[in-house]
Amino acid sequence: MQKRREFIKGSVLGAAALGLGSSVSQAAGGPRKQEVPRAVNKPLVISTWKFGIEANEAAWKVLDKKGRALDAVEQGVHVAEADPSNTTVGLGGYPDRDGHVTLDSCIMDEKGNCGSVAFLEHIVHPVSVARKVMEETPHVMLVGEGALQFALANGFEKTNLLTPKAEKAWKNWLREKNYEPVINIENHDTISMLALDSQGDMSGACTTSGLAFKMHGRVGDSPIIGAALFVDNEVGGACATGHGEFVMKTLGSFLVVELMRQGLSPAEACQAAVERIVKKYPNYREIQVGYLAMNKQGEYGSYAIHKGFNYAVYDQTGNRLIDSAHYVNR
Ligand code: SD4
Repeated sequence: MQKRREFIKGSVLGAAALGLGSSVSQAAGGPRKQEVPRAVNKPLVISTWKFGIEANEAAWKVLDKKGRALDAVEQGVHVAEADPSNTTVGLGGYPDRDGHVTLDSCIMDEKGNCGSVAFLEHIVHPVSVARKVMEETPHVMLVGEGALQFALANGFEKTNLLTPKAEKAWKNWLREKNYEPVINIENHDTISMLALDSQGDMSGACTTSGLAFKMHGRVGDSPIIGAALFVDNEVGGACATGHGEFVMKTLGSFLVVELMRQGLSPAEACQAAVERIVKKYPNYREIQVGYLAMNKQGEYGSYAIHKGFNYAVYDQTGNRLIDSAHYVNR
């Protein structure tokens, strides 16, 4: 396997172009059949940043009772969404440059279903609205006023998400009005989470208030399926944090999953997706992107442009924080 991975690492595009999937078999004359690898490390939940530890605890409560990964990721990211001290997710998130807290979120299940909301205001748990979009509409994505109407019609409460702390930070920012979206390389707070349940099924979720003081109407990668989140239950899942424009430009999470499909490990696939950004965008030193991935065997890994990205892992051996490998050595 290692040999194959090394070979593929050097010729990922070639392998992809040739369709050399590692787990595809074809019975003579029969339909193409995917051999689904047996999960060995399950249940398992991984999530971005230090506060992933607390979020994992909530997700683990579901997984430990043999619950569904989809419920685990929803319950897990709820913790960050409801935390007013967290300034880039849900309640307490920093507003856009006009003072509105606008939220982006998505969720994806083991059957390939997905739901998403973007530019949504006044709702503490956008991930649950995203789940309702997935489960109760024929659509994938609702945005802005329409997403809010849908949420209110489905019993979500309208809440003022702008906390005094966030309002104060915004008013300080207004003094200089620096419209450049500044991404703090050491400290992002978007939560992206992937879980593998006892049945061996995988789901993921992502939720954020996005870049602080962004332009009104700006939507990042976090609600875009394939950018900040992608799950293919036959292969694995990937998610992202960081400067969303670069994740969107390279459709990073989809890329990571497709590279795992070609035989790369989660860590190798994340590294290749970061290297794609580095290769294409000369200003990569000014931005931070971190990818996190797991495969069906319950292997996981990550890679970021800069030092400072970490993620939380909870499996049978406990809940812990891991520092990600990174590209730039400062
Ligand atoms: C965005 N990706 O809106 C989000 C921000 C983020 O850690 O992840 N910050 O671009």
